[in-house]
Amino acid sequence: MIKIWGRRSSANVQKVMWMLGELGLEYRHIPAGGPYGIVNTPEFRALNPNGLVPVIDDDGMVLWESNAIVRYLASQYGGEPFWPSSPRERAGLDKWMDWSASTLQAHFIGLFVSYWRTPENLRDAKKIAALHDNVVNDLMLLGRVLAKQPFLGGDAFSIADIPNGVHLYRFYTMGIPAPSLPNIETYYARLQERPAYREHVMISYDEIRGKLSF
Ligand SMILES: N[C@@H](CCC(=O)N[C@@H](CS)C(=O)NCC(=O)O)C(=O)O
Repeated sequence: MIKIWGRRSSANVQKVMWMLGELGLEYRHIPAGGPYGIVNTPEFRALNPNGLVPVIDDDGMVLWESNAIVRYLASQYGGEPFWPSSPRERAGLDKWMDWSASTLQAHFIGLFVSYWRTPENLRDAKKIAALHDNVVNDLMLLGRVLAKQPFLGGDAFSIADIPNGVHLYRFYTMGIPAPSLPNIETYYARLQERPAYREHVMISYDEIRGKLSF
């Protein structure tokens, strides 16, 4: 059975949990990181020298980096449409995963850390507003794509939606008023129809509120 280490309040862990849920795979979850510790033990560092979550062990195949894990699970257990056999179609999904890592997630994590994870008396309102603008610009770009198709890969839900969609729950719930983004709102509602999204992404992240220490 696949083992996964990580705290459920981590967006990177949630990507993997969501993927496991979409594929209906059995897993054993080991809380790690943040208040659960473990990540600095020699045993954990032997799994991931970065001391970060998520990490999986699939029958001896140890893997870290959330997007790489999502790709591995899709290719090993998913088949179409999670892992299209056509390299061109697959590249079209991969592109959105890399865009998420380099652009949307990079901006969103900056915002999330500056707002949610920073104690209120230490927050920098100007910095938060600028970071929020970056995220809104990214979502406007996504919205233009989603005006023409229901999911980022096209007609079907795919691995392209996981690293991008995971951030929408927090974007809409952490307490910063969002501007009207009708195509994103429709997309977010579409993601909420998925049981695995509700189970693994739409959950409390209160344990990391005001916590900058990990
Ligand atoms: N690029 C890595 C980033 C992993 C990462 O930064 N994980 C954070 C949680 S989101 C972590 O382990 N922080 C330390 C902790 O929670 O103790 C990935 O996508 O997996």
